[in-house]
Amino acid sequence: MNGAQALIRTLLRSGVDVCFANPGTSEMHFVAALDDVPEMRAVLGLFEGVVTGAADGYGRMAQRPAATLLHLGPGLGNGIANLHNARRARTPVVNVVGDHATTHIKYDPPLTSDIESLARPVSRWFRASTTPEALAGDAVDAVQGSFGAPGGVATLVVPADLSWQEAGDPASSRPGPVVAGVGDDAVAGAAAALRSGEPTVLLVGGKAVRARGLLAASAVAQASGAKLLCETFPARIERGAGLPAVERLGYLAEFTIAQLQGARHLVLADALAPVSFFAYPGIPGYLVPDGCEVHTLATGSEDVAEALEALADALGAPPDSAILQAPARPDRPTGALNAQSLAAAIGALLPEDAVVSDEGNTSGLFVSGATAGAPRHDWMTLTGGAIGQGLPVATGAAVACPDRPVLCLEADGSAMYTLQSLWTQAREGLDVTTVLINNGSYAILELELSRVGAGDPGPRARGMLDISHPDLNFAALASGMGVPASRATTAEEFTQQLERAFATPGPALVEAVLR
Ligand SMILES: Cc1ncc(C[n+]2csc(CCOP(=O)(O)OP(=O)(O)O)c2C)c(N)n1
Ligand SMILES: [Mg+2]
Repeated sequence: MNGAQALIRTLLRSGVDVCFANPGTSEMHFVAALDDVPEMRAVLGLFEGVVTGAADGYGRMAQRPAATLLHLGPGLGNGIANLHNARRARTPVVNVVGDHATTHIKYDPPLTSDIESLARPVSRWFRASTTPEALAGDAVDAVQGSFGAPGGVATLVVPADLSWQEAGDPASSRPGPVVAGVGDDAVAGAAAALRSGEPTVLLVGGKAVRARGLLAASAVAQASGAKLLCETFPARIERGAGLPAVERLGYLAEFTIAQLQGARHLVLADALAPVSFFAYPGIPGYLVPDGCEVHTLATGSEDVAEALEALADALGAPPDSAILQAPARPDRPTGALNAQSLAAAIGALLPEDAVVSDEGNTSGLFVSGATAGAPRHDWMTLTGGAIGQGLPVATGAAVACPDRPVLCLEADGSAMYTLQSLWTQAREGLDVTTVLINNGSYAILELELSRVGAGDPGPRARGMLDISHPDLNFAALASGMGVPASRATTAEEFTQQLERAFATPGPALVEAVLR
């Protein structure tokens, strides 16, 4: 058995059976070994941002890592933006990066670079393997490293000669999630704040916005009168009819300031104290109100669901006292296609048990409200602010959840970073419906331009935010990659096309022209 075969077999025994890949010459033995080890599902992405984003989407839904396969420093570099988003989401990912053979690197051939310096900032665990015998053990450590706590990206560098040399047996230990228990003091401190009678906010994020955490958090809010809020960009929130509905903090600092106004205590359940996404002249960056005391109930390394249940118990909240969202759907919209009617159509049609990858940006603003009472679903957001996440994350989620419909809400500017994801969806027959929102613009940046006080934009500045010349035709681009697509310009057309896309297995794209 060579090193590549030992590596793949070890990954399988460690519970990693999907590899999103974009290989090169230094990974050819890994590629060849895929035929010897058919249990490993290899999914080709035509750009590394697709590969790393898909691994993020997969990990968020499967709650265990997929592997990536990337080509030296440049391949890793292409994948970094979505590894950054995965790091922010605390998603387990085993990032396998091929390198030159150990005997070759001294010649400084063209693809040589400092892989470690590229990998470290996005990796919670890093190792460059040095011998074929050590490779299997390194792979187990990488899988364990990705689980954390908290979870994250584990990068393993594999020199080409380790892959082709004779290696030992694959390792067979089974890494798994690591979570620490929560201290009694943290629960007692939060309970005291919640009993104080002073205005209190319970801010949930991370793993606290899965069903179990939300049920306990809602019971806590009921028993104490605290206001329940969710972090701005949760990695994966469970929502819809039958679960507690929770308001998210706004993206704009002014909104968050209003939401937190008057709070004397802020209890953090796997969430960070709110800060503004960017600094703006004259607006505070740290958004916790003056005089508000911050209490950490649990961090991302701890069992936050257990902590919330202990807190509910400490407050004497009955376990079934959560307020549950009633089923409710908007009517099918008619008339002009705009952000509101787009949202209503999605709210009217979102299938049961859907997985939503949300990179709808400004035009997707109303979809969250319109789907609050839709059948239960999971919702993933742009955790790290690096755009180009939505399509790859939807792709990986569909691989992780083959029996669930996936909806990708994708804004035009962000779509163009990783549009190749559609090709992977077509090739793998993934059941992803993409709503491609074409507003011809980097609309958020038009808003930001004035908010940062950059003055009145001239035509050259406005030209940097206008992507309508030439006009992008996403239906044509999708068809060109094997994804059936249509284009809608009215609410009726959009609703009809979306209904058809949801009803058809496999990928589909509906382009919503909002202008
Ligand atoms: C990797 C990366 N590059 C650039 C940006 C800066 N940026 C933020 S939003 C945006 C444009 C978003 O446009 P679009 O996706 O069409 O959404 P819209 O604002 O039109 O709703 C850009 C370029 C970013 N956030 N991340
Ligand atoms: Mg846009």
